[in-house]
Amino acid sequence: MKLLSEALLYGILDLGYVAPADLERVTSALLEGGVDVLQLRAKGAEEEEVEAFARRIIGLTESAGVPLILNDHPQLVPSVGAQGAHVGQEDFSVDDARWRAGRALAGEVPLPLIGKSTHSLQQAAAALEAGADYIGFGPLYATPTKPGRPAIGLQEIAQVQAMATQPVFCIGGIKRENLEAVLDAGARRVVIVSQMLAAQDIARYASEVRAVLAARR
Ligand code: 3NM
Repeated sequence: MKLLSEALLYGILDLGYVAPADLERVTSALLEGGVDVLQLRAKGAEEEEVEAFARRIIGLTESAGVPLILNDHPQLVPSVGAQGAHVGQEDFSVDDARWRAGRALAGEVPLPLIGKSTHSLQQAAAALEAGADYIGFGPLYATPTKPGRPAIGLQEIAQVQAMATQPVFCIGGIKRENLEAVLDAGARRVVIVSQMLAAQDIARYASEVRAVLAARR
C-alpha cells in the first residue's frame, strides 16, 4: 500500500460529478493516472449507499495499492476494509472519527487514517495538534465543488507547511493552469476534484499533474 507520507496527488471520486454507473471506470482512470490516495465523496447519500459504492471500488484501489478514504462515515471503514476516513470541521473530531473507524482494532496495523478539512491557520494547527494523519487546507480558490465557501488564497500555505509534520493537501479550485502558482506558494501536495473529473482523459490529466508535482518535490 502506498504511504501517505509519499503522496503528492489526492484524487476524489465525487458523486456530484461522477454518475454511479461510472464509478469503476472513473476509479480505474484515476488509479491509472497515478493518484496516490483516493477519497470516495458522496455528500447526501445514505450510509448504505456509501457502503455499496465503496464495496464496488475497494478491489480496484487495493490492487493499485492506493489507500481508499471515505468522506464522513468513519464507522464504515472496518466493514468496507477502507484505509481511513476524512471529516470536516462540522463533523466528528479526529478522536471520535478514529474511534468510529476502528480504534478498537488497534492490534491490526496499519491503523485507519483520519484526515481533517481545515480552512485557516488556526484550524490547521488544531487538527494537527489533535493528531490528524493529514489535513486538507483550503479552499485556495472559489470552487463549484463547495459553492459559497470563501477562498482563503495562497498566503498561508507556507506557514501551514512550516508547522506541519503530517502531510498537508492543498485543495479548492486547483487546476493545471494555477498549479505552478500553488506550488510556488509552498504547497507540495494537492487535491484536484472538478477539473480532473471533467478532463477528456482523466488518466492523462492525473499523470500530467502528478509529473509536475514529482518534478517539484
Ligand atoms: N473541500 P475542486 S474545497 C471537497 O477547502 C473540498 O475543505 C474543500 O474541489 C476544503 O477541486 C473542496 O473541484 C472542493 O475545487 C475541491
